[in-house]
Amino acid sequence: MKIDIISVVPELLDGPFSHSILKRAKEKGLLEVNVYNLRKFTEYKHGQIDDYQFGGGAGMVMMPEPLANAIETLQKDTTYDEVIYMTPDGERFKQQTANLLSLKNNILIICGHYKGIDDRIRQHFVTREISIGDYVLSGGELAAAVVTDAIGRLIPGVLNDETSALTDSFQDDLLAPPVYTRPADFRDWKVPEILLCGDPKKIGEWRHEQSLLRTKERRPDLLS
Ligand code: 6GU
Repeated sequence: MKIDIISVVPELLDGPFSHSILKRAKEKGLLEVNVYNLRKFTEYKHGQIDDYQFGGGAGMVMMPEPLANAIETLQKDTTYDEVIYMTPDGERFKQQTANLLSLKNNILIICGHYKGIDDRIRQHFVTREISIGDYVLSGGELAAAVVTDAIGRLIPGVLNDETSALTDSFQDDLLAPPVYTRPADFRDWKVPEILLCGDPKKIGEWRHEQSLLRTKERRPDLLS
């Protein structure tokens, strides 16, 4: 899978994909992430990419030409399955969306800044608008990193048995159960006995029960 990202602060995306699971995904050739600087696609002076909004009001808006130029330039080499705009007024990002996107071949992500992008770009190029939660970030980059991470780890072949996504929280609309490792007794705080019993069926039942309990307590909205 290839994920291309258009950003005005590409430096923000230098780190997130160079470690751990996403790093391995890239090394295995399963994931390619490219970050493009929007300012390279503007024909305005001084790399200008934003302007005052029509109708007045505080805050700049990202102009349509640099964005259209960037998108169309990238589209010459790649057919995108989705052109995603990261925006706080988008559809809330969920595991289900990550699952779906992890099966695509090519994704283009546009990171917004300031008051957002000219709406004509949303109408004519964007196929999906995503928000990662009900709060406002100063730009779409960190949100794009979140989405790329969530998708990237689900690409077939990226995770092994140890890191399997099947038992993640949310994968079945339940939170994950508590987990423990050695030592079985730490400061007289003991691991639940049942985890040491060696009976996979009993352990599976206990974990499911714990998942339900946790979900009831912390996220009752997931059960309804
Ligand atoms: Cl995708 N962008 C920004 N700027 N803020 C957000 C967001 C995205 N998702 C939640 N807050």
